[in-house]
Amino acid sequence: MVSIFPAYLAPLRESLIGKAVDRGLIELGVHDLRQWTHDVHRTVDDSPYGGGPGMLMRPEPWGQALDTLAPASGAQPRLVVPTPAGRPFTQALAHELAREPWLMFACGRYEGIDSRVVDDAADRMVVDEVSLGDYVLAGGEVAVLVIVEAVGRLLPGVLGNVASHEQDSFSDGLLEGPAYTRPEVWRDRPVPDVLLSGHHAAIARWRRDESLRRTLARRPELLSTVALDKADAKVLAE
Ligand code: 6GU
Repeated sequence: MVSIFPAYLAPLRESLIGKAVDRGLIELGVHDLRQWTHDVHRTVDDSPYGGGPGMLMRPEPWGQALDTLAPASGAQPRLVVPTPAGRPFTQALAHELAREPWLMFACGRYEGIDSRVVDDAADRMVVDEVSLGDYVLAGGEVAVLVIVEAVGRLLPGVLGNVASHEQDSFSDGLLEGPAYTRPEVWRDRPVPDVLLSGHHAAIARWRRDESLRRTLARRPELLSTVALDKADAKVLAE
């Protein structure tokens, strides 16, 4: 990943992803864009042609960064460029990126990167401009933390327990419902009886119902993408 704030990406050395890096499951390179500047002020930005507020990142340091880290003569990474103007980052895209042997991340700051950088890179590698959602961050670094964590946990061996992918929110297109651990009663709040029943089919049905109800309440648009049977329809009609 390339950024003018490489320290912003230090959290990738912590926790689940950090452990995967320590164990050699993920290789991580963090590079300061300013090493590819040549003026005394190590300038990376300039004002936009055509006017308008803010500053853009100049193309030359980015071009040199990409040429150095991914020489055109060799294998190419898939380039991910976080931007609020990108296509939505979803669990499906996380799975797609998890299949790639090499990802590169270009973190823009200011009002973004001169558009020719992506156009030029796209002549030799797959480029995805990706957005986390409909809000504006000050730069791509936090988005990279999000994307690397979402993709990294899908890689073989990174998560201890592989079955947990299959239970993720979104893996069945629905939000996950509530979950409980000990104690059985806490502050007068009991765990739902069915979860203590040992009746696996009833527990699965209850979880499905809770997922459906929560999805209807919070993300109703997701329901149109999910196959619903009669039992599902009945819960949603309540
Ligand atoms: Cl990926 N980058 C920036 N800078 N802002 C965003 C974003 C990404 N996604 C939502 N807002």
